[in-house]
Amino acid sequence: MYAHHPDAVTDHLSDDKLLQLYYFMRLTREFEESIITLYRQGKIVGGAFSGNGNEATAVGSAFCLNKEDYLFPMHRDLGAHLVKGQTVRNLMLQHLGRGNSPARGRDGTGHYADASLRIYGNISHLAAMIPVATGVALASKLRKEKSVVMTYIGDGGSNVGDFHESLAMCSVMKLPLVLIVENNQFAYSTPIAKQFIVERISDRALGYGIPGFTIDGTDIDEVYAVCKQAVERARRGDGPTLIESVTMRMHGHSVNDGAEYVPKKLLDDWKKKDPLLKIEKQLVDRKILSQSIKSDYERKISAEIQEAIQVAIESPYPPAENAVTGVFAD
Ligand SMILES: Cc1ncc(C[n+]2csc(CCOP(=O)(O)OP(=O)(O)O)c2C)c(N)n1
Ligand SMILES: [Mg+2]
Repeated sequence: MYAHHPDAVTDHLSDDKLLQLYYFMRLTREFEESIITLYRQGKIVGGAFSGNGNEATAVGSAFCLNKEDYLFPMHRDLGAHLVKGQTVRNLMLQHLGRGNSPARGRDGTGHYADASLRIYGNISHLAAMIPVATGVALASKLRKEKSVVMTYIGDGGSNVGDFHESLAMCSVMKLPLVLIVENNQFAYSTPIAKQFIVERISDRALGYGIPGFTIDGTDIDEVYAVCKQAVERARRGDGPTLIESVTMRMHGHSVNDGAEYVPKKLLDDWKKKDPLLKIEKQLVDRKILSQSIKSDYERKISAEIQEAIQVAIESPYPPAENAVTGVFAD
């Protein structure tokens, strides 16, 4: 619990919701583990990323959205795609760059958009997505849609101008944006001590006159409660909220990065705060998670992922001539 936390977490998750969140968090972890394996087997070209340590933030935040809301996830937010309704199969096709994937084989990882689900995947250029999300929030307001836009950025990306320009505009125009900064201690090899000297990234909210909160990003209850308040505020027309979620990037920047620069003690300390272990403990303490439910989930998740890998491996890459089609909107 951090200093800028809103009044106590009152919105406790029901047993049913907690189980659903657990399912999505476990699915996220297993999916990303399978991506790492596929990458090492040479079955994925380009990059492969993992949000290990960030599952509670990605899943708990997106869980606050409705179907009509918009999601602009970053590279640690695979769980948010799943919660917003993206299928394991589509995400696998996408990671394996197949012609029948959402990006039709033009790109991998989360670099795709699915307008039917209102998911607009990440742009590589850090923070470039926030002005796009801001534009969608403006459109939502002008059309009186009442849709909320949720987007994310890393600690590193929060130093890019786009972040500040967007908050300046969203705050004065009271746009329905929820911006979550995933402070996972590093931007590639740069530790946060070399990135900013404010005590908390959420302190920056003061400069825009909007609420700013710092939350424990490994605690599903806290993530859900604070994001839900922010979503409700945005939907009421009261404007944006800045949420700093404190987590740890448990793996390297990408699969290619051994992260030798991360002190072992830091990783060991954060291992004890593994969001998956935390939610499991909570479920066991509340007598919701039995060994048989857990085994059932594991079986179901493993089968779903294996089936998706099979389908993706058997799906063809796009024909080369397609590279020049679908580049511009009609
Ligand atoms: C504008 C811009 N500068 C640099 C890069 C190269 N780059 C890609 S990811 C990354 C680090 C991102 O760190 P952070 O924002 O903390 O997110 P994390 O990967 O830790 O989740 C950098 C420097 C980029 N993609 N865009
Ligand atoms: Mg970071």
